[in-house]
Amino acid sequence: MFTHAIVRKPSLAMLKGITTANLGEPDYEKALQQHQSYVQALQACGLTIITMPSTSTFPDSCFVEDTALLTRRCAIIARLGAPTRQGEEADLRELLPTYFDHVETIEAPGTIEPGDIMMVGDHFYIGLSNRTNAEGARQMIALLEKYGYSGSTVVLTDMLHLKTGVSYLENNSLVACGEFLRKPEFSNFDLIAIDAAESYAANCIWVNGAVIVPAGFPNSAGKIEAAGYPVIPIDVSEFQKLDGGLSCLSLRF
Ligand code: CIR
Repeated sequence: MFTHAIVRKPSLAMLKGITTANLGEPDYEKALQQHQSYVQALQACGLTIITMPSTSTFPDSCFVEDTALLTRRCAIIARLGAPTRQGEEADLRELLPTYFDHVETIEAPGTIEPGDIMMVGDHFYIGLSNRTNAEGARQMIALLEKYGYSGSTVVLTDMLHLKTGVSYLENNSLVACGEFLRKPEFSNFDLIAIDAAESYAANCIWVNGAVIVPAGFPNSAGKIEAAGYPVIPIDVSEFQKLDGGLSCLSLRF
C-alpha cells in the first residue's frame, strides 16, 4: 500500500518540454486542470500529496517520477539521461530526508530515469534505454542489493521508458504492449495485452487496489476492469503531448 505521493506542478516552461509525440503544443491551462484532477484521483486512493513548487528552469520537471526511486527502505536519487533534465533532482535532495532515513545517489557516468524502473515486490526491473545506461543500472542494482532488494535489466528498443509500455498491477498482473508482450523476462506474468492503437494506456498506475488509467482508451480500461480492478480514468492529454504518462507525474511511496 502507498501512503504518499510527491508531485510537481507544471510551469509554463512545459511548452518547451522534450517531445516526439507530434500531437501539438500542450495547452498550459488545461494541463494545470488535468494535473489537479490527477492529484485528486491519488487523494481518492488514500494518498497524502506532497506538492513541489513548479520551476521554469526545467520544462519537463512535472514528470517527477524520473528524479528518484522511492522504496520502503531507501530513496535513490537519479541522474537523468536527458541533458536538459539533469539538475531536476536537486530539489529532491532537500525534500527526501524528511521522509527517508536512507537517501542514496546515482553518480556519473551513470544515468538512469526511474520511468525505466518497475517495482514487482522486492524485485526491480530496469530498462536499458536512451536515458538509462548500463552503468546507471549497475549502480542502481548495487544500491538495491545493499537494502535487501534485487534488480535485473531489460533491453528496450522502441519505447522512451520501460514503463511507457509496461505496468505492474500487483497480483502477478502485468499490463503490456508492443515489444514487452514477447519479452521472456515477463513471460511468467498474467499479461493484460494492450492493443497497439491504445498503446498509451499501457502506462497506468496501481494505487492501493485501484488502477488509474488515461481517459480515452476504453478497450484497455475494459480489459483492466475485467481483470478485477476498479478503474479510474483521468485525462492527461496535455502530458501525452510531451511523451509523459500517468506514472511519470508522481512518485508514490
Ligand atoms: C521526457 O522526454 O523526458 C519528458 N518529455 C517525458 C518524460 C516521461 N517520463 C516517464 O515516462 N517516466
